[in-house]
Amino acid sequence: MQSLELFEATAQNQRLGAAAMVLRGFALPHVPDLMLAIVGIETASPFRHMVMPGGFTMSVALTNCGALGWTTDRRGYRYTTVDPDTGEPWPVMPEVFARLASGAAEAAGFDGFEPDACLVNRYLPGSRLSLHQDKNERDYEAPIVSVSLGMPATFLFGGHARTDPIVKVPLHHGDVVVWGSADRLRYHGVMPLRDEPHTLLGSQRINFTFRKAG
Ligand code: MD3
Ligand code: FE
Repeated sequence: MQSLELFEATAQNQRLGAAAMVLRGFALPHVPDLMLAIVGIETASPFRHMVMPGGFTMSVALTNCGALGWTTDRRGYRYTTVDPDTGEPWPVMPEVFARLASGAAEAAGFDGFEPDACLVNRYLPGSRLSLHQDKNERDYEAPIVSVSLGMPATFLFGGHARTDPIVKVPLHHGDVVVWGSADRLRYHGVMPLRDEPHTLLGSQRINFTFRKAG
């Protein structure tokens, strides 16, 4: 794992808030391992389009790994230990995921991050994620770590009220975002994905978000 010093010295890294950092290319050394791990996860728990409580079907397809997985249906959002589509526990969080998540958290100033949930989102051209807060986790002290692979996306970084001004942040293959404490409950989203095929992943973007949910 790259050292804290190296990342502080890297000009492309970007501070988004008091406790939110973009670590440019932090995941690049792990891309082959991450892609193999995703194949294992989606073989056990395939990507699916979930339905929101309002009846809207998400344009982003998702799956999970780790002890807890985030799901939604007509009845609401929640974390579960079992994949509702397979009736089996979510796939175990691969070692490469857990190490990357805690290493990135440490590089951004959060020591001892041990995620118990990893939500894996798959975007195709046109997929988007509307402005929301991540509020289903028990512990808001722990940060969230996100890893982007494949096609670039424009990330929307808002404030604590839905109508606060929004900063647009381009995220590329290998970028990692870490946010916690004062920035943990900010509104955020992803603009509709443009079709700019990636050399390794083609016309898709994969994003993992690591959380301490339980
Ligand atoms: C939140 N995923 O799964 S993660 C989600 O790219 C989610 O798939 C997005 O939001 C995705 O719930 C974005 C990156 C991110 C970065 C900074 C944030 C989320 C943030 C700052 C504050 C709150
Ligand atoms: Fe989110």
